[in-house]
Amino acid sequence: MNNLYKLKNLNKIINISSFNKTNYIKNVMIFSSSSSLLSTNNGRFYSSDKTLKKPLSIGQPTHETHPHLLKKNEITKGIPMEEFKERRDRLMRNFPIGFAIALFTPPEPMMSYDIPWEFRQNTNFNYLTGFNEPEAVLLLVKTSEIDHQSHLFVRERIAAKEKWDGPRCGSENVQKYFGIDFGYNLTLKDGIPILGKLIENSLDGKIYCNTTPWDGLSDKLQPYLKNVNFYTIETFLQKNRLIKSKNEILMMLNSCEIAGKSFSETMKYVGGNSGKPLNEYQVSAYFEWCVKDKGAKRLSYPPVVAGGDNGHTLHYIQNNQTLVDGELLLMDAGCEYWSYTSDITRTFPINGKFTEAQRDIYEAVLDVNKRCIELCKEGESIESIHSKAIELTDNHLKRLGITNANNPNDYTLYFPHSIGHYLGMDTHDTLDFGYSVKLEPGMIITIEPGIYISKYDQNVPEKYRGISIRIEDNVVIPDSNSPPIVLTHLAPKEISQIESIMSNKI
Ligand SMILES: [Mn+2]
Repeated sequence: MNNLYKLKNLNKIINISSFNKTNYIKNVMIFSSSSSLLSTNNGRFYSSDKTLKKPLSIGQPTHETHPHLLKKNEITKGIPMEEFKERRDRLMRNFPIGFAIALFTPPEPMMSYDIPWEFRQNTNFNYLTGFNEPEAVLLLVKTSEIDHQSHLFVRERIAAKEKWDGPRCGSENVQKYFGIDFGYNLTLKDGIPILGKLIENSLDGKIYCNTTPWDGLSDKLQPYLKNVNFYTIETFLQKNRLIKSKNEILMMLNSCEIAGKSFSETMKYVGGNSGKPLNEYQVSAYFEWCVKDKGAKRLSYPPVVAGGDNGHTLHYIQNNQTLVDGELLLMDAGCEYWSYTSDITRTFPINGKFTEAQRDIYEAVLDVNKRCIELCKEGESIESIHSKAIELTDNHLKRLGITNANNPNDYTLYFPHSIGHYLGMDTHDTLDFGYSVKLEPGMIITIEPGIYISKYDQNVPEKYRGISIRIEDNVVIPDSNSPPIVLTHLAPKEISQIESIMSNKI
């Protein structure tokens, strides 16, 4: 049978005609019809309660459609509508009357032909609106000393499109669900001329934005853009995002606890598999399942799942090697939970038991990790903590005989990255802010010391070659006189704890 014949006769080969679709649907319903509202008539569902009204779906969870996820008045989990308004107010407070900000979120990118990538909202757009659709514009105009107006331009509701891709919010629902003053459809008939006029009339012809309008929109706006110049608003927004509100810190805790618990479960999984050759991608897949099972939307970044010497590549994401008994596994992974990210690294022995040499390096990195966490307080900076990390790491390297008079390399070869970075809605959050900024309560940073020794480094005692260890936690800068808050407390990091978990004792 050639392939063409196979294709043409596919229905005969798998015998589609004898597959009884009606019975199949009926059988499914027998098990799922415990809800008294639904029954089936040859596969058609109808409500036995004639008054039941379909709740309005706007294409993202609302309290009406997802009461198990969102409280009344929450736009996204943990963040009420008032807080989104407050974010816009705080941003606009800085500026003179007439000042205008436009945030653009372009049409969703395609993976191939008409298949989209999973959509992730532009972070700043998300921060100011909680609105989760592509192809939209938020325009804020300062209207008085104390006030501003908000305008949201969104995709029009089109039944034929929504039938395929699901519901859209539409201009008519913007005010109710997002607390925005004015909603428009982003069409030539409705919103585009209004958007054009608002941009054209902005103070001094300057419009401050996250990015310029995408091509299709830019063409339509051309008549209004002749005397307009675009500037970036990024740094102002990042300044507000740098310090997290109480609600945001709670969301960050959720994200870190989901990822932390998933680390513990992944250690147990690897421990339970000792003896069988697991691959890095299986560990990656297991962790991803763990976080999604707990409600995370996606991973924060492509995870690093690096067995043995692969850990020496700081951002190793190929994750396709077989794990080797006796080596370490360095895993750097986190999740995004309702737009808040975690970023954790743990290093653990593939067979569940650290060797003496692995312990030596691990204890050194753990010591730096703990002592740097203690420094996460007001008045310090990522830079000042980094200096301390260098000093501590350098001492450990000398103590262990890794660097000495015979080894011309200094600590930079073995600890080549920063002690940490800001963390929040983005993994590398608020990047415009340097590491010399003084830490303030409500900032969240990572603390991630490491020591990485290549398998091929002839300058280092043989027992330490091929050992790469990083231990990364996420820490909130506390109010003065309180200890730093370690959000990642559920990810095991003590040797005894890791060994117990991996041997299935706890
Ligand atoms: Mn990190």
